[in-house]
Amino acid sequence: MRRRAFLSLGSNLGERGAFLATGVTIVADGDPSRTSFVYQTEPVGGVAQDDFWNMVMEVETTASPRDLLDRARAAERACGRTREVRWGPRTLDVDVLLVGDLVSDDPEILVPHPRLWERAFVLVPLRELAPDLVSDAQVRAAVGRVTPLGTLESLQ
Ligand code: PH2
Ligand code: MG
Ligand code: MG
Repeated sequence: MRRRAFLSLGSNLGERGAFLATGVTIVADGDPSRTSFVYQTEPVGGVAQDDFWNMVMEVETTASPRDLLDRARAAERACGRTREVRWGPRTLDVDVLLVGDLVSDDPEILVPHPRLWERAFVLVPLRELAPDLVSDAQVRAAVGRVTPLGTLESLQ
């Protein structure tokens, strides 16, 4: 069965637009997909670091949460991601947010993402793609400055 899956992508190191574009291609893996605008966002939590570029993509897919985690990790590897500091600077971070209405309590891949509703850098682009899933009140309650930059294509 095909489900609507949503993933968040972020980069704050190096060629941010190119890393996001690589991530979108690898995560879609040939499935139909849509992307939000790219937003410049202030870092939330973690160490002092440069602003992120963040976006959300939707994939129409039969993939399981675990399959999507594998795609996310493949995308991060393709961008040379190293895991040094938790929540530190990274070439590409891909997080699985929602997979239809599935709930996964696998500690490696919790779905829905446990911090989904706290963060403006996730909620603003998610609402763009899925206004049915995110209310105005939820966006107002979320933390972090978020400024639209344009489409991914316009930033290459
Ligand atoms: N990712 C984090 C922690 N903080 N802040 C912004 N603005 N964007 C992110 O993608 C981000 C973050 C952990 O993955
Ligand atoms: Mg993350
Ligand atoms: Mg992550």
